[in-house]
Amino acid sequence: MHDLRKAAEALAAAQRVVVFTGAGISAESGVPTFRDALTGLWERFDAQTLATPQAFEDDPELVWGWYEWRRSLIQRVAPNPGHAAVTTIQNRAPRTVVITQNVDDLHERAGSRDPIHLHGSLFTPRCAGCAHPAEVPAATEPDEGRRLAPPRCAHCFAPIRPGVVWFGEALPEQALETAVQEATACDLLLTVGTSGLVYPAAEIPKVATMFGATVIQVNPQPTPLDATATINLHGPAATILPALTE
Ligand code: BJW
Ligand code: ZN
Repeated sequence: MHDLRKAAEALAAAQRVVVFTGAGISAESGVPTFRDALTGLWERFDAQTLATPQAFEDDPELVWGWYEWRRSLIQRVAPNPGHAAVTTIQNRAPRTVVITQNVDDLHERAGSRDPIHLHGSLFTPRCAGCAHPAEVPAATEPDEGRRLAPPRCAHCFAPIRPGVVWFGEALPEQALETAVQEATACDLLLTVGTSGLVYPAAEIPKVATMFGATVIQVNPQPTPLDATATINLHGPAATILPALTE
C-alpha cells in the first residue's frame, strides 16, 4: 500500500511525534468502543444516565456499578500489538508524547511512558465532595447492570466517584494545556481509533495540522478527521501500527 509506505517514511523521519488515541486502539484487546455500530457502549447504554455529573448525583449506585464493571473488564484484558507499536514509536523518537482519551491503562501496561489521559482514568477515583484521591477498590467484578454502592471518603464521608471526565465537565487543565502545546510543537501527529466527535479533545489533531505537522490517521472507518489528516490509513490499529513501525 503506497500510503502505508509514505506514512512509515514520514514517521521514521519525524523527531517530535504526538500519538493521539481513542477507544479504537483498545478495541482489539476486547474493550468496547463508545460509538461503533452494535458493539459501542452508547449503543447499549444511555450516556446521559451514566456519564454526567447529574447521573452520579441522581443514582450513584447505578453509575459506580457500571464503572466498576468496566474497570474489572479492563483488568481481565491485555494490551494488543497496536499499544506495543506506540511504545516502539516512543522508544525510537524519545520526544514522542502519547495523548489518550482512553480511561483504560493499556498504554501504561504496554510500556508507554507517561501517557496524558485527557478524559481521566478508571484507576484514579476521587471523593465527589472534597476531591481527595481515593484508594482504588479491590476488584469486585460486578455484572454489566449491577448496582454497587460507592465507597465513602475517609476525610468527609462523601461518595467516591470514578476519576473520569463526564460530559459537561472540564478536562484536567494541565493535561489539556500540555496536549495543545505538544500538538503545536510536533512535526507529526498520529491519530488512532477515535471518532473525532468529542470536544475539546477532537481539536488536538486540528491544532497539529494548523501548526504545519503531518497528520496520519489510523481508523477502519471514515471520520470527520479525514479532512484534517495528511494520510488516511483505513484499517485496524493492531495491524496498521505494527506495519508502520516495521
Ligand atoms: C478502530 C478500531 C480498531 C474501531 N482500530 N480504530 C463543541 C461542539 C459540540 C459539543 C461540544 C463542543 N464542546 C464541548 C461539547 C460537549 C461535549 C461533546 O464533545 N459532545 C459531543 C459528543 C457532541 N464535550 C464535553 O462535555 C467535554 N467537556 C467540556 O467541553 O467541558 C466544557 C467545560 C469547560 C469548563 C468548565 C466546565 C465545562 C467532556 C467530554 C468528556 C467525554 N467523556 C467520555 C466518557 C469518559 C468516561 C467514560 O469512559 O465513561 O469520553 S465520552 C467518550 O467519548 C469517552 C471517549 O474518550 C470519548 C471519545 O470517544 P472515542 O475514543 O473517539 O471513541 P468512539 O467510540 O467515539 O470512536 C472509536 C473509533 O475507533 C471509531 O472511529 C471506530 O471506527 C474506531 N475503531 N475499531 C482502530 N480496531
Ligand atoms: Zn471527601
